[in-house]
Amino acid sequence: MAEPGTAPKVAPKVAIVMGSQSDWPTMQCAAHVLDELGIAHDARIVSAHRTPDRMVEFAKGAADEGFKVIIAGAGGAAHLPGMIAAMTHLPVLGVPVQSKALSGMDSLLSIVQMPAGIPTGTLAIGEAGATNAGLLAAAILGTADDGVADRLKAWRAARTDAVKHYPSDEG
Ligand code: RP5
Repeated sequence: MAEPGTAPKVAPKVAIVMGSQSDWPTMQCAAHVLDELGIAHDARIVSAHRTPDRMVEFAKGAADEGFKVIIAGAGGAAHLPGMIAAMTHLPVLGVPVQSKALSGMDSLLSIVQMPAGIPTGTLAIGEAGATNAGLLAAAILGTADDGVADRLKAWRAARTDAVKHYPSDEG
């Protein structure tokens, strides 16, 4: 089993898209965990509201570009993940970015309540959601790639091993 972060990068299979540059501090958590797992990714700004034509072009072309999973993050009236899911058969993992006005509840509710027929995976609000989107993308890829599966198992085992049995004053 390979150590996390030591395996060579595989072909780019995960797209990370976000509605704004301001989403990047959150969405880079997905990029970081994919880096740790040796999974190449491509990050782009694609806004449902400000660049709708770019969003359509990306969503319709994502499969032909070779992507297998799309991670889409947006905040506020966060239509991006659902709109992309409407235009591709690829799995779309939505990350609700924490908004200033409503702390991300608006983002969460905008992404999660899709009508039947257009599934959009919905993760937690903020950085935890972005990290978990990366891990979930790896799990999806790992069903068809033993190397990815092995690196994901090792990554998770390392986190399990890091949990102490007893608390200490030092933290
Ligand atoms: C959404 O509007 C973006 O996903 C972002 O979370 C939010 C605010 O964008 P900015 O005004 O910071 O560019 O479309």
